[in-house]
Amino acid sequence: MKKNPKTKTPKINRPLADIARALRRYETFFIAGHMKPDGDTIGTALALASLLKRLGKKAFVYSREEVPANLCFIPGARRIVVTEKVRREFDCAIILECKDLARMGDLITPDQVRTIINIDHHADFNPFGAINYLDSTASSSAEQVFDLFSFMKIPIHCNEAEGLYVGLVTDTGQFQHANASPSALRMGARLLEVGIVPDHIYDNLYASNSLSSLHLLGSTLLTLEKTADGKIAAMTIPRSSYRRTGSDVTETDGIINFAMTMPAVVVGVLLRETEVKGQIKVSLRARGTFNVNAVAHHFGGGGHKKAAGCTLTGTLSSVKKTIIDFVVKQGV
Ligand SMILES: [Mn+2]
Repeated sequence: MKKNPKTKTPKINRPLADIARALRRYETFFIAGHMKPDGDTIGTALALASLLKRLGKKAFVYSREEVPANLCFIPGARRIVVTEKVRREFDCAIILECKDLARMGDLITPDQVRTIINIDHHADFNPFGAINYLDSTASSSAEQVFDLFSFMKIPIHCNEAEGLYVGLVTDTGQFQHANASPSALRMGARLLEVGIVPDHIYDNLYASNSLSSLHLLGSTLLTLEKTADGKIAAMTIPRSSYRRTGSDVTETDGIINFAMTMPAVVVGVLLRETEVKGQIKVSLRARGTFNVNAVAHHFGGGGHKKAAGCTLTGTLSSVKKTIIDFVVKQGV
């Protein structure tokens, strides 16, 4: 049996008392998470806004980009203001899981607020706020805000529990990723006691595929090939696939992950033709210690160690060969 390794030197800063004081002291709050908003950023922002409203404060949630349709069921989601720029001023800005204001889409500048609270659970955080609640051992920003509720001894309402549960479930990959820690599962149990209905949340979050996206998935999976002794799995999407299945490029999200569901696959590659003739977008995933960020970086792209991407010129098959050859050279 594989045992969980002891956490290596976690980076933690938990100024819960400072945050509690700021929440009680200030009157108007700006809340936003990162661009490409996900379940954690949206669910946690809404739970925080609800908490502030219960304290009698004025709190507004903003997003630089559209809230994904499968998150709109979270209580309060339809009141999120999607905009390029927020003009008004606030006492306090709470920024969730962003390493800087650019990651949030520069909705406001620091001169529009008296203070900034920065809440982040990613390893690459930056202490850009006046108060920085940074904890790379937290499963999600939802877990950080859950701890804030506990610290402030404020019972969680069901609508808040729903938002926090969405953050927890999505960031832990439905409790499947390495961050599904004992404290994350304890938090899940606590939210169930508050009264959330997990299958209702699951249906809203995940039973959201369109027929066209499933057809695109099906036709793309048929292109899957294994090379390098089964360590690399690659698949391709020619532009004709979109036409044939009635889908579009927004429906390619998540397809790459299927390459990683085969045992022994170390690197997953998805190549797709773009609007621009001869331009191929490459998505990469890795398992174990292989670093696909280095691969993407070599071709002018970037990302993370386990998920990265780049754009190359060529045909689907020529770019596939270039990438596979390079991954092999890197000692996959
Ligand atoms: Mn998160």
